[in-house]
Amino acid sequence: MAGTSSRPDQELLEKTRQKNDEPPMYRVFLLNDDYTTMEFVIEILQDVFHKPTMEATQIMLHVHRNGRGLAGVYVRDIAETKVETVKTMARERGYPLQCAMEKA
Ligand code: TYC
Repeated sequence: MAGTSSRPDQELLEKTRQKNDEPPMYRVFLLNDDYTTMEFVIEILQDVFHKPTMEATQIMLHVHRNGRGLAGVYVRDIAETKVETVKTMARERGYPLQCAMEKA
């Protein structure tokens, strides 16, 4: 029945957004692994995603327990730069930390 699913509402919201010329947004996620230290992930969330220490710690623990977690939502160019910055910083320190983005 119309209006019982959330999907039509999502489509309507997307059309409204396009009409209003808002840019598409992208979610940036951190992924869990067994080798990156908790301290380094907190550092990334503070330095790259500008999270306060408490929130950075909560996000890190969420990723550790659930496999992935949201670091932030940005326009495409900014999201791409965040992903590359995380990967570069992680490789420089010898960690396999993965970061990914998807359309919001
Ligand atoms: N699982 C890691 C550990 O136990 C910590 C970790 C958390 C790694 C979040 C990656 O995105 C990550 N050291």
